[in-house]
Amino acid sequence: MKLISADLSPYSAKVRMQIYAMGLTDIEFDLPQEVLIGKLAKISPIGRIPVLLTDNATIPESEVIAEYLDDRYPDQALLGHTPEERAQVRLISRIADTYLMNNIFMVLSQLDPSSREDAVVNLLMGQVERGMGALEQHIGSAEYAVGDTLTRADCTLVPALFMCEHTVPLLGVENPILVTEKVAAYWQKIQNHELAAKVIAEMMRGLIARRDGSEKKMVLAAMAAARGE
Ligand SMILES: N[C@@H](CCC(=O)N[C@@H](CS)C(=O)NCC(=O)O)C(=O)O
Repeated sequence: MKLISADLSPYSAKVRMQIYAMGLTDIEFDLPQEVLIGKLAKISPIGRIPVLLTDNATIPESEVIAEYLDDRYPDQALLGHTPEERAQVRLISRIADTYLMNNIFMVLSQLDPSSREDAVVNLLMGQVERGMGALEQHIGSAEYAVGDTLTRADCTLVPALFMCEHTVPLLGVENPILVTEKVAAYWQKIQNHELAAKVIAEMMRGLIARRDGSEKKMVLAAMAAARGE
């Protein structure tokens, strides 16, 4: 199988962390030319990464991929044990995706101060803060987000909290983790977990490539190759 994925993409990082945690070794990571030149919709109509390519299916959407991997490898599934624990894992993952990540992604369109619309930033950051408040109520107080083992809740939260810490302040807005207690304590602890540290390092590599222009160079080279230059 192949996972179309990019270093900085939090939704991709979420699936990579799950793959590492499940110990799956038969999934190759790839960033094909179609992604770099904005033609991913040729492979997957939604046109967003991650996408999992199996022998006979093209599966987009990180949460759908996550469920597929748990279904395909039930012995290594990372969904918790009791129905309540599983509901809790799904809930935390949903809060991270829907209320944190989706709004952070949209608000990052406002990074340029010369064209920034404060009303848009306020609206979307209001939603992020609301999501963070809900997470604060639902997250566990121990080592992991739910229960006493690593679950898919951690795989979704680690990239989402990385984005809160490293991208939101670029808008001149305070990192929303700072006003929390349980989430802040969790974030501090989970970064020491070997697999969390691994995906954080991959995301950081992606962030550096974006900042130092090497990502742009890769995109320009892919565009030139696509034109046959
Ligand atoms: N709901 C999707 C979101 C995926 C997503 O937005 N991916 C970003 C990169 S992290 C992307 O491909 N953006 C390209 C675009 O919006 O055209 C998921 O969970 O996989």
